[in-house]
Amino acid sequence: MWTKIRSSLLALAAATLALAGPNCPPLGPVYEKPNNFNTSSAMKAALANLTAALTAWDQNNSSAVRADITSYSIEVFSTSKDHPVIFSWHHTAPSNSSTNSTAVGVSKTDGDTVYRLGSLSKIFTVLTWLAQDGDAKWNDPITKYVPELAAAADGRAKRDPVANVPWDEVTIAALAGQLSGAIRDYGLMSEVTQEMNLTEAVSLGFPPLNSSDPMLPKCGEWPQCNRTEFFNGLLRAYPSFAPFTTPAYTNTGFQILAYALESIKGKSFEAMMQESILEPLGLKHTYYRNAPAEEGIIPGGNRKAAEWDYQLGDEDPAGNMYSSVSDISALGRAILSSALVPPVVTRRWLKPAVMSSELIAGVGYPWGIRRVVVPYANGKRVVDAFNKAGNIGYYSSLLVLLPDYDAGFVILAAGEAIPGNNNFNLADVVGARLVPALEAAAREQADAKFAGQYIDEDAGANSSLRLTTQADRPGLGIEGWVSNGTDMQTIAVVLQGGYAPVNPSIRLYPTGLETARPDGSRRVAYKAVFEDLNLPARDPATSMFSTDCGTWVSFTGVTYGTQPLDQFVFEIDETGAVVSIENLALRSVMKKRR
Ligand SMILES: *[C@@H]1O[C@H](CO)[C@@H](O)[C@H](O)[C@H]1NC(C)=O
Ligand SMILES: *[C@@H]1O[C@H](CO)[C@@H](O)[C@H](O)[C@H]1NC(C)=O
Ligand SMILES: *[C@@H]1O[C@H](CO)[C@@H](O)[C@H](O)[C@H]1NC(C)=O
Ligand SMILES: *[C@@H]1O[C@H](CO)[C@@H](O)[C@H](O)[C@H]1NC(C)=O
Ligand SMILES: *[C@@H]1O[C@H](CO)[C@@H](O)[C@H](O)[C@H]1NC(C)=O
Ligand SMILES: *[C@@H]1O[C@H](CO)[C@@H](O)[C@H](O)[C@H]1NC(C)=O
Ligand SMILES: *[C@@H]1O[C@H](CO)[C@@H](O)[C@H](O)[C@H]1NC(C)=O
Ligand SMILES: *[C@@H]1O[C@H](CO)[C@@H](O)[C@H](O)[C@H]1NC(C)=O
Ligand SMILES: *[C@@H]1O[C@H](CO)[C@@H](O)[C@H](O)[C@H]1NC(C)=O
Ligand SMILES: *[C@@H]1O[C@H](CO)[C@@H](O)[C@H](O)[C@H]1NC(C)=O
Ligand SMILES: CC(=O)N[C@H]1CO[C@H](CO)[C@@H](O)[C@@H]1O
Repeated sequence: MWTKIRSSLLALAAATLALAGPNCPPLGPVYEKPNNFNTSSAMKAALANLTAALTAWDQNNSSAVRADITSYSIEVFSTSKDHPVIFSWHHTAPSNSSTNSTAVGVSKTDGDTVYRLGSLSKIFTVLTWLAQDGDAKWNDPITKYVPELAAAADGRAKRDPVANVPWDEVTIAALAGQLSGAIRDYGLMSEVTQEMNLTEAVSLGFPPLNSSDPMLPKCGEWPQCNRTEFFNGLLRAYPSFAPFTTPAYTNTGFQILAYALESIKGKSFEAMMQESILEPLGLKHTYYRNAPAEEGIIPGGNRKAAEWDYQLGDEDPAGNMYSSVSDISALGRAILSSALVPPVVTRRWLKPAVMSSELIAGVGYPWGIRRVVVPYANGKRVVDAFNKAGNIGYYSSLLVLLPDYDAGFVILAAGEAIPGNNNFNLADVVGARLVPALEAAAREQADAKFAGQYIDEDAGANSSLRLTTQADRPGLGIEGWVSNGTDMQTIAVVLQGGYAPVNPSIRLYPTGLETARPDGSRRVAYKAVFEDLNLPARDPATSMFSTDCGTWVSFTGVTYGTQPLDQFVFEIDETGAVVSIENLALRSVMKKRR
């Protein structure tokens, strides 16, 4: 091996510095979580830009925006104790505010204004499950907890898979992750006969159905189905797909999850949500059903047209709730900080259940996941956003969690114009400015805290390194790393790759591993990636299987006496200042120069 390294080093000396390709960081944050929102120049510029963009938006009456009839509230939040709210914005549509004296609802939106959530309610539903029962049962078949579905697991799905859902193959996780393959709704929304009578339907080309046909829902949107009617109907419905085939949005799944949790815990679902989320987080403007209209924004004061009062009945857990941006922002902080469930449960929850057919999108439990490509890193730095949107009546909603920064934002909108798009259109406006600014703020903070010279001060030691940050590279860069007089900067990359690198690069990334001591000081571990940036970025057209981003395979690729060469541990004092960095394999502690 030594011969190999020597010849590699000789080869290196002969090589010229060539291309500097992109770095390939691990999944997740590349800096510590930022909390410098009021001092970061990048964040200040982004928020000024956002203010200008929203000011223009609020004057835009074009058909794609309709600010004249669409009210909305936005809050950008973080788990930082000093900055729980980074930004907020409220717009009240002039022609639909309740200046109408006989109307109900608020006349001006603010952080406590109540909107309907629609399907964003599903996050409360899954969090209620996790807080009450954890995720240990998530691979259990749902038939274990719902007798109506157990009764249907009688072999009919094996005899005729086209016509019957194999409910014994549908797990809790399949329902929470939109992978059950069962139909989206029963009797609701998609059901033509709930929207129009049979004569009207026939005039549109549907065949006549006998009005006593058992396939004809007698309940759904109105009157609502009770539990017996719901299962009678659901068990007649054909599946869309076999379980675990493709994500396929299923509202019925959340109604079923609520029944299952009720049977496990012996309590009503509403009481459990109250006990597990609304009370501990003090959410005073969040309602499971029947929110008081005087707290709401109700376009034109028209409760019926807005569907302010419409209740989903037993399908409430799929989309009935009401809340304010300050409450959803508190919910977002509680999720990111694992206030209600253990951190490992949060880490499992904020992972994809399945990819989707779109390259940058996946589905979680039941998050919609967007992979935001941060522009600077040549496509190798991806920020995963965990989102849940909703729509009901005139209302649309969106919660976006950005775990890489322990931050996120919430948008709640009300207006009869294109409510289906306002949440996402506004998210594009917020996200384009916020995500790059969060990345830049995190880098500014990391630079101020970690960048500098580190030296082993022991007598006779000749060990040191320098940490830097760079606007076009992720993580903390190591430069000039010398260990006991040896150029470790090169040796490490040679040992890692087994060949002479042309353009060696070492960068450090947070691991999430941290030991807090009672006196407030901490040990915080970072992982190094040893790379040769000489490799040109691969051409996707000719690289179906080969990759230039296989970092995850190579972690801890070099150890010495069991300790990894790529693991570094910072000592942080009780004031938050960096004291030293230690390389575990080299057993060497280098103090930060003040
Ligand atoms: C209004 O919004 C539309 C759609 O986003 C956009 O194309 C247009 O430029 C905006 N108008 C103004 C005056 O900002
Ligand atoms: C948009 O509509 C509102 C309400 O009708 C009006 O006050 C405002 O002037 C309009 N904005 C523009 C730019 O036309
Ligand atoms: C930023 O916020 C922190 C924490 O609230 C505060 O101590 C500091 O004074 C603020 N700095 C500025 C420039 O506003
Ligand atoms: C005022 O509000 C009432 C009650 O919601 C509604 O019936 C009426 O249509 C509204 N009037 C106008 C002009 O919007
Ligand atoms: C069906 O709807 C049409 C159009 O709304 C109406 O004219 C007709 O009376 C309805 N028929 C029944 C049986 O309700
Ligand atoms: C509808 O079905 C019932 C029961 O099968 C039958 O008695 C009735 O004649 C049918 N009506 C029509 C109009 O086909
Ligand atoms: C559900 O509704 C049906 C009528 O469609 C009724 O016969 C039944 O008793 C109801 N079940 C419950 C549990 O309320
Ligand atoms: C505001 O942000 C947008 C989106 O990032 C960008 O395109 C635009 O150039 C920025 N405007 C200013 C004045 O910085
Ligand atoms: C430094 O290297 C020398 C050999 O060159 C060795 O004797 C010594 O023990 C090393 N010191 C440390 C602290 O690794
Ligand atoms: C420490 O090691 C470096 C790299 O080998 C060397 O250039 C430098 O002269 C050494 N310093 C001392 C004080 O030995
Ligand atoms: C529900 C409601 O009152 N909608 C009104 C909002 O304002 C627009 C523009 O004035 C009206 O066309 C809508 O009817």
